Amino acid sequence: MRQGRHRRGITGWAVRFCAAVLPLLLLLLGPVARASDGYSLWLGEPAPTPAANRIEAPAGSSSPTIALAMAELRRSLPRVPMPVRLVLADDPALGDEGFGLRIARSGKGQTLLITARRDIGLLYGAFALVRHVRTGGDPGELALTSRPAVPLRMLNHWDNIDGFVERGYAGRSLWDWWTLPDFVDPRYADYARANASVGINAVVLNNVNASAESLTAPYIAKTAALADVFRPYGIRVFLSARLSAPQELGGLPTADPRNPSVAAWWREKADEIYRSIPDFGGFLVKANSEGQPGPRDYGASHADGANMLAAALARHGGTVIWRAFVYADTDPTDRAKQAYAEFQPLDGRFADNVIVQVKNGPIDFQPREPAHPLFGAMPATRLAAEFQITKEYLGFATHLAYLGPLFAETLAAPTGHRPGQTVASTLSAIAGVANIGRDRDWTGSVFNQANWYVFARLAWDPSLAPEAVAREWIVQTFGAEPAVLAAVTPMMMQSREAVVDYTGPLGLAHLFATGHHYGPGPWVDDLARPEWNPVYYHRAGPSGIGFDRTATGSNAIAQYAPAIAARLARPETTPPELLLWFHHLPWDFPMPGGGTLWHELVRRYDRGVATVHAMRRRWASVRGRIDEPRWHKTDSFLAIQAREAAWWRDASLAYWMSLNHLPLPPGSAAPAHDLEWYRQQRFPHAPGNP
Ligand code: GCV
Repeated sequence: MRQGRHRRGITGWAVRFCAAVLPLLLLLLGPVARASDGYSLWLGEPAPTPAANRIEAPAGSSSPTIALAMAELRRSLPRVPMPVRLVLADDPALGDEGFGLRIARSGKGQTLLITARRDIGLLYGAFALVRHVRTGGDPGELALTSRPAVPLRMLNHWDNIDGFVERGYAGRSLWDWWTLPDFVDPRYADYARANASVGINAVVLNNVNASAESLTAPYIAKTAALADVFRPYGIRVFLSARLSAPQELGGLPTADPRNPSVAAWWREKADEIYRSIPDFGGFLVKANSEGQPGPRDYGASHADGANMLAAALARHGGTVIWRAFVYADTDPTDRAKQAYAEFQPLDGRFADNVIVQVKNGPIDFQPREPAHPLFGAMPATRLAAEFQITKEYLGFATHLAYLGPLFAETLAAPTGHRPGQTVASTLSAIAGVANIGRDRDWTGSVFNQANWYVFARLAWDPSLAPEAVAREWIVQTFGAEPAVLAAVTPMMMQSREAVVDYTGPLGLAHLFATGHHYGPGPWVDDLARPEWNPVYYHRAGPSGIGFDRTATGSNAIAQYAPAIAARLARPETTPPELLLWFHHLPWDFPMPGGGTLWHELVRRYDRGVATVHAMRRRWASVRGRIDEPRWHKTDSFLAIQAREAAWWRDASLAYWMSLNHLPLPPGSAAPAHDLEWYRQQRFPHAPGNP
């Protein structure tokens, strides 16, 4: 007994000593990991002496893409015990972009073969081989083929030509339009390499809130310079097109897509672009949305507009990506219903080279939304899913929120329209609004790099588990130390749900402060259009909270397939995570766990804050195992996140309590300030706000 107690005492002392002194010792001895400013992303710092692998190119190849594949293997492939050979082979199973990795055995020994039908497949195969070996895979056991599930995997940059990035939190735009095309920053190639390493094959360079100037001759030349850099990496450039350009640039009296002079103007513009950029991808269009011009200005339909542009691009092999993000105050019932109402009746009316791009959920990139009802509901139309990689509504660059679970949740969501059909299986394209800027670490924080990474990995293979992707990212970014993996994996995996919990649990959404969307504003009720106000979304009052989207309310559930709609019709069969998205319920509504809705809401706010504290503790535990610059920046950001999670929780609870006059459950702390204090917070310089 005594001995046992004594031993426990020593162990306890040792643990306390280690916790206090070890990080200091590690710091004094110098960081274990090499200092990194994050520039090298998941691709790792180049080894001081490259591994002397034997790499054999396909005979007689002069392809720049194959040269890049060879260079990548020389630079990044750790030592493997056999030669690596790149082979072009006409294997239809590989598709246009796929690759195979396998071991060939002969009398002379073993060779590691990367096979593909096209040179881009060899580049993707080279990156996959490097990833496999760097994440601990055995090169001697390789036998895989991989081809992308979705043909078009794009980043959408919301970059203005003056260098401002709308909803960007990583500095100014990467594109220095001022010095292009004369100066081609080497960073453009590094960007392309990073994208190719994860299979991104298209980028839209400019903001969907587009300036017509992007289509002028000088800007076409600048775009062409970027396209030249990206081409060997398998990346096609697209431009956002402003529908009023024929008026603004061409002096035409109208931009009506049905007008022959307008169609001719676009045809000539397309010809002009293709003369400089023969593989130009096409146009992305935001029309009749948030003040952008469009066909509806003339009584024409979205299909009229898209098809007119599609005709201009078709003979060059270009594509029109037409966004379905539309809403107007002319429909007072429910903003969540408007894209479906406008686009679903147009199914089958879009040209073959049109893709309709649908946001992942029916409102606007909230921390959690149900899948958009258009997925699966337009079987005769090519669809793209649009996600936001930049964290407009998830804490900007400073909050750690790994978005793999968010992306995967939508991609795996059943549409209910056909047995086994998921959102992912309906897609011709996946687009992510980029989180990239001119910050040295590209994305404003090291963990935001993981969101670029996981977006692209899931675009290639939507069946990947977000946790597996997190682990491969961690190993490539921070190294393979088990203690780092053990601490960082749960941090990442819990992080998005934490943001949901402290900003809008149980399906609450759009509670953000006006304009910049930084911080809470659930009380905002004085903006010109009803659907701009948070009160429109939560509908909280003395007796209850939530948006009734069932038949007794806006009936938005009727836009889903019958089996899904039937489940959403009743609170008891609606997933708790989406409860208040679909239902208006009394504050004392009994929840499955036994408590009331109010208690469950508070519990989730508290859980969100507690999870951030747990993330901070985990991060503290890896001090010294991660290089100091990246450790320190993340630690500081987690401190910001902890403070702001508490702010969100306190402000929200203070507001809800001002409506329901209910006490907090026992053990739940009172908000730090009164409601008025939260209402008075102002952030005129918050980044990313146009
Ligand atoms: C590019 C939201 C954002 C806007 C963005 C818009 C869109 O409303 O706040 O900044 O505009 O979505 O997706 O078009």
